Amino acid sequence: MKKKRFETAVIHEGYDEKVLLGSLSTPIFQTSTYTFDSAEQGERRFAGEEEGYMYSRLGNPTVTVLEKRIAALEGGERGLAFSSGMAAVSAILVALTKANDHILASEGLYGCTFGLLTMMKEKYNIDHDFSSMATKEDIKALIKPNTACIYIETPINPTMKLIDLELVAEVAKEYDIPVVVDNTFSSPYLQRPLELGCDVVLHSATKYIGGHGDVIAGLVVGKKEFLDDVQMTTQKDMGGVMPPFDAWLLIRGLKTLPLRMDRHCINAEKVFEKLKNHEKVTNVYYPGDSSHPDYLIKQKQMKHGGGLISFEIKGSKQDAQNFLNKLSFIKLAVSLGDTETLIEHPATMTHAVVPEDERVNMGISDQLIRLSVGLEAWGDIWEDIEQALNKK
Ligand code: LCS
Repeated sequence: MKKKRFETAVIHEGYDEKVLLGSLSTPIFQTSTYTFDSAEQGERRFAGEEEGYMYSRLGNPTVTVLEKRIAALEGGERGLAFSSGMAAVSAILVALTKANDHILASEGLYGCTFGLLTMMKEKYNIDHDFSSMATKEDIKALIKPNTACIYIETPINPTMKLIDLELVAEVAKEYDIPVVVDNTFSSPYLQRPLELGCDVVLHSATKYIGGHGDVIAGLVVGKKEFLDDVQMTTQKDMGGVMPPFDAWLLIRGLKTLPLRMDRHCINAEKVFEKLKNHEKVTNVYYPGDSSHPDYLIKQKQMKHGGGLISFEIKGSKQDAQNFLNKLSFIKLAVSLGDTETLIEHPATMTHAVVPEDERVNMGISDQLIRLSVGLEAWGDIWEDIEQALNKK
């Protein structure tokens, strides 16, 4: 059958109900283990000579459907599911590095990814550098003989800076270094790094892929040979596998991804237009803004600007916290990409583990607020923000 369009693939890819009693909804295989027909079959499966399930830490049929679906959506050879976004990030970084290696990372990362790099440096002498990756020269200047991978977030959490993925992939090819992209903020609907020459794409599926704030999960897509190896070594031995019920929630969530993303983006564009003109707001960072410094990169690699906006409140940290305390229905919570509009204070929440000087280098001030625009009526979202900004 010919390749399905994105909106069809999110609903159908990777599942054939005919082999499962016609069940329209993917069954949840709530089992820890699988029986073998014979001792010899068990031997063949463990030796990798015969396809088939053995134990749910090594693979589960419900999880397999999700892995096939995300692979199709990202345009990669295979997918691999994890128990959280951080389980995915840590398994991939452990798989690609050994003691004394070096990682080149984007200037700005989710706080726990930053924490993981710090731990790898302290425990295994795996050093890292951060780069804006604005030009080829910027990237080349920090590549070392022991650079084992380039690790990128774009848009960067929470500063909304962008990195030109095609540019990074071109440089990386010259040096034969794999490029890993955390695509959490965009989802494959808005941006597909593998199509731009990157090697591995990963997600905190907790966010837009799940979309409903009810699951913690991670997904990775890349070359079959690489991810087969990660599944049967790093993931098997570290154990951060996805439970089948979580896979079922994500299969359901993915079906509406294009619809949800379109609405998140439209709402964010409307709220951005209002925010940028409010006197209590200084800077507003949104990739869909035509005066955003990285707007040309957005035009090149993202379908729309996304559902996240960051902005700075005029005044001090206390002014930022006062604003958050005055919101009415907008939820003061970390995470993002849910139906509900969520708002948080990166300096004291998602990025609290980043030391202050590094935080300031990344562009995270005490006045910075991160807004994940939800699916409510945008007029209600704006009115709640406006009343909280205006309240004395
Ligand atoms: N990558 C990015 C870009 C993230 O934003 C997060 C979580 C992760 C990886 C880790 O995924 P998890 O293990 O939580 O599924 N980001 C969060 C945030 O911004 N607020 O709360 C969690």
